Amino acid sequence: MSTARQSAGVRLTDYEPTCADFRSEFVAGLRRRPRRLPCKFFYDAVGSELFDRICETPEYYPTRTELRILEEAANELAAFCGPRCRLVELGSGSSLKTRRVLDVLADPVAYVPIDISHQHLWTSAVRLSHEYPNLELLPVCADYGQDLELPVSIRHAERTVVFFPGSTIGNLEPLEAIEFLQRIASWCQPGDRLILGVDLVKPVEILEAAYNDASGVTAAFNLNLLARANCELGADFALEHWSHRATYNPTWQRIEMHLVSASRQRVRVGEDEFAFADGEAILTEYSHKFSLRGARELARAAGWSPRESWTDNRTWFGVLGFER
Ligand code: AVI
Repeated sequence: MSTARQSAGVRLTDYEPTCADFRSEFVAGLRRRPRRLPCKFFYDAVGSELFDRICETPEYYPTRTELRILEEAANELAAFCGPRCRLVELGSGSSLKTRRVLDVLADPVAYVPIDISHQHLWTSAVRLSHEYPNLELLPVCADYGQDLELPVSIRHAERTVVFFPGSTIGNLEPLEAIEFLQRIASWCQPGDRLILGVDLVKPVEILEAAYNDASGVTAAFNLNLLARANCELGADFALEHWSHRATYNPTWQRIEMHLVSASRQRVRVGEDEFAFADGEAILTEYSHKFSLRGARELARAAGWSPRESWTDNRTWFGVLGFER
């Protein structure tokens, strides 16, 4: 069930996961072997801020590379989207990249940012409503992996354009990614568009540096998952007994991010207790890397026809345009 929150020009639909959802998925993840926690829970208010800071680290190239591609392809993107569209963005965060798209669109009807972090979403939407007073803002707070209904705009939209930047698709495993792109296709009509950002395969040193920044922001982002469990689930993780690890797996073409226990220890999560061996790792995130061809095939398998692609001069990141 959704609820609504409203302020001048902004109507938020709320499917925010509850604390009970967090608890049950967290505990189930710790009971699995090997242990694995869902990366969507990184994004509480603190985690969302930390993610914004990751994007500014010198090592994390995806954000600035994608922004540059969007800037350089602005006119082609506008033509690809067409006039009077409804722009839906998945994992909108601070909507930083959206401005590059909104600024070039012809008379966009509505912007529907979808994000799991309620406060971050609300603050960004209110800020955008001042910057784009003629645009209807319809934020949706949700885990977009779950079923949800998209809000309908007051003005008629000629077309829906789904914007899924940042290579967040890479946080899913390939079969999950196809199912997810199928679900997005089911929100759309023939002729609607998908703009998908994908991080491309590149030398391992560059990839591993991006997930092990020297200033330790990615480590703090990873560890914040345990801090969040302490705060919201009554867990007692001693953060100094855990460390961050991110390595590239060339077989699966993905960064694998873990939290590693620095000693033999027992941890309580509310009523439950878990024993960890010294060196035991909890998987917290996969970040798959793609070839342009592989990304096209993935989306094609989900019912999207490849139409456009844009990349940077080092071919480090790709922005692909598809039609439903
Ligand atoms: C959101 N997602 C695409 C980021 C990534 O690169 O996989 C999350 C991230 N994790 C560590 N750094 C960034």
